[in-house]
Amino acid sequence: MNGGLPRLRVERARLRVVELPLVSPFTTSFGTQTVRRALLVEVEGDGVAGVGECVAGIDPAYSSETCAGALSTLRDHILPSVLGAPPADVAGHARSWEWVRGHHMAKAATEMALLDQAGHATGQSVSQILGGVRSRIGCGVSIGIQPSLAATLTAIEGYLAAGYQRIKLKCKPGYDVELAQAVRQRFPGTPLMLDANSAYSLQDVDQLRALDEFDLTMIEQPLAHDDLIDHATLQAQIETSICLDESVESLADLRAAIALGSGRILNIKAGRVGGLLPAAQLHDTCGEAGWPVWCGGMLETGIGRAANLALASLPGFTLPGDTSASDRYFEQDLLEQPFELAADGTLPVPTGPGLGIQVEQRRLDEATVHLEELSPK
Ligand code: NPQ
Ligand code: MG
Repeated sequence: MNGGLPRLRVERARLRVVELPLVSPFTTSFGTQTVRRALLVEVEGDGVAGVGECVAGIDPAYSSETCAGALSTLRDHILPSVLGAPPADVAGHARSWEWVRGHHMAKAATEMALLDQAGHATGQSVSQILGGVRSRIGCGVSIGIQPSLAATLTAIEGYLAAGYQRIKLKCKPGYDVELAQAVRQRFPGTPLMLDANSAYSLQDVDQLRALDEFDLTMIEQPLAHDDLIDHATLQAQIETSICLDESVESLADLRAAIALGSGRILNIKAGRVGGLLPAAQLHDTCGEAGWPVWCGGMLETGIGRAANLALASLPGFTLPGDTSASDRYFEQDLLEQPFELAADGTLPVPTGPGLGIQVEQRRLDEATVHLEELSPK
């Protein structure tokens, strides 16, 4: 880790909701998104500013958190714990909101803003602060459920041509074996995985076992978000490695999953687990257990995308993640320099202070649909 972060004050905060249209609708087993509504947390203190992105969705479908719920939790509970508090380092500020149960995405957004602020104060990048070792990140792409198999094959072709290193396909009961078969036939050697977002139950074990013949690198979150025991039962009955996403919201969840054998791989998202510092802890625990990890994605704007790249620079992130380029989701990102995929399918880890990005103010103003200022009570 770092040689200690500075103690800073948070004298003002701003909560901002932005809306960015998606380049194409994104359909999962839980619904279709056509726009990304994101909640931004902006902090300022001791003359240094920071920004963080909350990845909660509009509806409580992927997780129980929502954008509107996070807004109220941040305004009424989390930010009042740090606004006007004595100077503290990021971990110290995070301890002041430990009393808030759950609301990991709201906490993670605040922590991201504080890490950006701390980095700006010292000149360190968030990657350096976290102990990153990589300067470029191998990227995969997550492809939503398409209107037809032909459309899926066309989409895959385009992303492979752009350089993406692995393909993840959203699936659901009835849109799985045929899908994997068709894609495998057309792209025999491509690293391929499926993500079910909890759409199956143990009743579907035959369908899930049928996927074993397609050489999938993993199947992500086949079963319920809170059922580690059923995931362990399933893992014992299929050859394909299970990767957990929704099931792991904390170190305690991860320890249980490892002890039970509920999977073999972890998708780490800082929002889901309450911040980048907790995410780094989960990464360490996975390393001790021999679980490879990769960095998930939540359709982040460039702000959250920069944080994902910093996280993915840690040594255990050995698999390509959902850290796609800005243009995978948005025609216009919020940044002066959108993240562009190199021909080898990598994105650079930002090296500038903090998140290492520059938000384009005009674009930010254009995208803003709600803004509120907070100061100490
Ligand atoms: C996953 N992400 O790994 C998620 C699912 C997801 C890139 O596949 C709004 C809020 C939109 C949450 C879209 C990817 C979302 C969302 C997808 C979560 O399971
Ligand atoms: Mg997932």
